[in-house]
Amino acid sequence: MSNFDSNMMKDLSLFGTIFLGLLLVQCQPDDAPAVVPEVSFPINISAEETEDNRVFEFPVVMNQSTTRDVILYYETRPLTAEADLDYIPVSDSLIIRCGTASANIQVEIIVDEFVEEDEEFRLVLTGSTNAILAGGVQEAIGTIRNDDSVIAVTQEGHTSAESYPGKTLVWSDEFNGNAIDLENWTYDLGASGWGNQELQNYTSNSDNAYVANGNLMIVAKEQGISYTSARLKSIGLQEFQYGRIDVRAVLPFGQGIWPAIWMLGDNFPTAGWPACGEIDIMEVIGSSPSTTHGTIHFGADWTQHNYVGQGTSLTSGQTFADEFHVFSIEWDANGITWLLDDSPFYSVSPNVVGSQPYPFDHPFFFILNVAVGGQWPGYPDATTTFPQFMAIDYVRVFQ
Ligand SMILES: [Ca+2]
Ligand SMILES: [Ca+2]
Repeated sequence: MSNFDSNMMKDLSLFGTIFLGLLLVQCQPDDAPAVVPEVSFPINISAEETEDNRVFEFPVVMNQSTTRDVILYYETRPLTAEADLDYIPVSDSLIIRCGTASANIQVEIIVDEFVEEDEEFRLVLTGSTNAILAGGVQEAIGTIRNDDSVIAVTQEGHTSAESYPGKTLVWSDEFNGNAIDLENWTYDLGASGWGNQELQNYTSNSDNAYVANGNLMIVAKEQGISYTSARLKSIGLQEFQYGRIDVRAVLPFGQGIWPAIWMLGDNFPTAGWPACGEIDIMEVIGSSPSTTHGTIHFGADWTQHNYVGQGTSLTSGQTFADEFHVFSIEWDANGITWLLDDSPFYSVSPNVVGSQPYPFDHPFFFILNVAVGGQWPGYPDATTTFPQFMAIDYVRVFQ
């Protein structure tokens, strides 16, 4: 052995002694008095739902290094975020080796392309070995911040017949193209503060109304302290007198949200409202998202406005936001019958108007809109979520 090698061995030996000494100080046998650290879990994590943030790391901090291995028991619990939909649920334990004072607990979130509310889950430390949870059960909140703009629409729900005995499909918009068909639809613009005291500003922007995945999408958005939405109408483009009309739609929901599928008489620009007549095929007040209303408005002039109508409700806690339903009228010279998913729930005959003129005997055009606020629905509050959307699969007219 050379002199050089001998010196190196002495150094290694000295190093080994010091290293072993450190281990003995830091990690004691089970029967030695233990240093019991306090564990806290002080940091909430808030991050956008992106691939870069796919793993939320929650730091665990101890007030001193442990002299034994510490075991922490933890689990996720849902708040507004849902297990297996928004994050991967965990219920596990973490071993923190003696001599360390911090660690991370990881929760994987689920990244998709669809718009969601910002959603929260809890990560709870439920127990510990060789450590104390400072102040009892410790928890941190994970907030998954939305970064998407694509609205997901279910395809589930009721579908109406493609034909009826003795009737012919005279017109439909199936919304199966790439854009709103301007041979069928034009836009109402503005409207904030119109007669119903609505809040929304109707636009022709492609983020308030667009065609995607076979549906017309009308999207009400919160933009600062105001709201935008869209109102499409077929005036001068597609107007019909009588027929079976089917509209398949998923509706928005929430306090102050007011979707409608309705019609006005084609003489609206000259005769005015309500003399032109109004047929509400569907109106839903978002705070009662299980009830649709069928209504007609009439009267020789505004001072003689009158209306009759009736609602019908889904059962078992279902809402019109859950899946598609078909809103229909059967309209002929004998009157109008409203149907929900092919079941009639209300009818009127011409004598319903009493001494007022009966206006439902000439062509009408369609209006499709999502209003925000108004005298009937009231106004959005803290429970109202945005964006809210109405998806329309088709509008069909059979005669
Ligand atoms: Ca998303
Ligand atoms: Ca369609």
